[in-house]
Amino acid sequence: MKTVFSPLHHRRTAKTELDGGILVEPYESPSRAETILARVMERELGPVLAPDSHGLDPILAVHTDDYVHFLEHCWSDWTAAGKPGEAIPAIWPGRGMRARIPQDIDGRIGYYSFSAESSITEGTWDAARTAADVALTAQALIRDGDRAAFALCRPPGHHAHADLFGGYCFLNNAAIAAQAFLDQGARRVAVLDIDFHHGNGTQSIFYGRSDVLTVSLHGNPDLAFPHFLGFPDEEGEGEGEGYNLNLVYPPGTPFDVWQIGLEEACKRIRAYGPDALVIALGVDTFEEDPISFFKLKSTDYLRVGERLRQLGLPTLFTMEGGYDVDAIGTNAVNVLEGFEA
Ligand code: SP5
Ligand code: ZN
Repeated sequence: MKTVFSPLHHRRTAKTELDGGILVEPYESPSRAETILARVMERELGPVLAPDSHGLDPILAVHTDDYVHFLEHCWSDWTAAGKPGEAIPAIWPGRGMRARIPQDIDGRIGYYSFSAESSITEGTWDAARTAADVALTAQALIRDGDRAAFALCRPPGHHAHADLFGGYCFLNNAAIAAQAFLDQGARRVAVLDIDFHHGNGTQSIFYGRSDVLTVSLHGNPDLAFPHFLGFPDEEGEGEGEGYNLNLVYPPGTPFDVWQIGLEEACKRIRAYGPDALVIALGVDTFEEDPISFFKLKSTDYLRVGERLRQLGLPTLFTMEGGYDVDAIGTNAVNVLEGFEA
């Protein structure tokens, strides 16, 4: 399978992540993408292609104009206001307050975020826009007949809503690609999110729609980020009623338990009968992941890929989380090799 990758992901290099009351070096580091790329080449998974530029239209098919404008200008507005550090929100429209868009950058960055760990930096917009191009270029390979493709996106995307960043995500690469399939003639698309964390952005974007089935397997949000979405009673609304599925697991979950959820997810996807499948591929389900609590082992990822292949669908993988950098290449590429086997 072909991989789409851009070294412009390095434009996303933050110095800070708010974690435990201090600013730490971000878990979501540039070395993540480089380690995965090295493993793709070592295993000779297939050709590595640079992304084509797709412009803003496919991004604006998923995200609001005002949010995209905010992301593009956040860093210059932040520095113009004389702030000494990276751009971090510190106030939000909480319950009982008004969700209007303030003029001041401190207000706007809170309006457009749901968490505070994803500091915005000078190159963040360039990297996020390039990651969307990576996803769209891989999507185009499938549209043009490839059975599968790997979008080595960085920064990741599945936490980003139509107008919210957070969880290291700014543009929802998986949702942008899913929408592109529809806009190019697909009738139905399924997005299966196997990152440790709930794909809150993807769920939210398609929650009222039946043309995209969203399924996510993740750590129980009662105990894990993003805490405020991702529970099993969220099944979609209106037209989308019945087209969202959340499968949640507790701390310590091993592969043989997680796999039961994967099986249920695959059965639901098969019943839906989509024209294309997008896999939001996070490997923070790994037993050594520093911020997560599942116990999958490296060899388990081969089984994951094998099961996904059995769906028999054109399949786009978009890279999401995974923070044990030493293992991220092996684990991510194991899913892809399992799929190809
Ligand atoms: C794409 C993705 O995987 N995003 C995950 C974002 C999680 N961000 C906040 C996690 C906070 C967990 N803190 C655990 C600290 C362990 N020292
Ligand atoms: Zn994650």
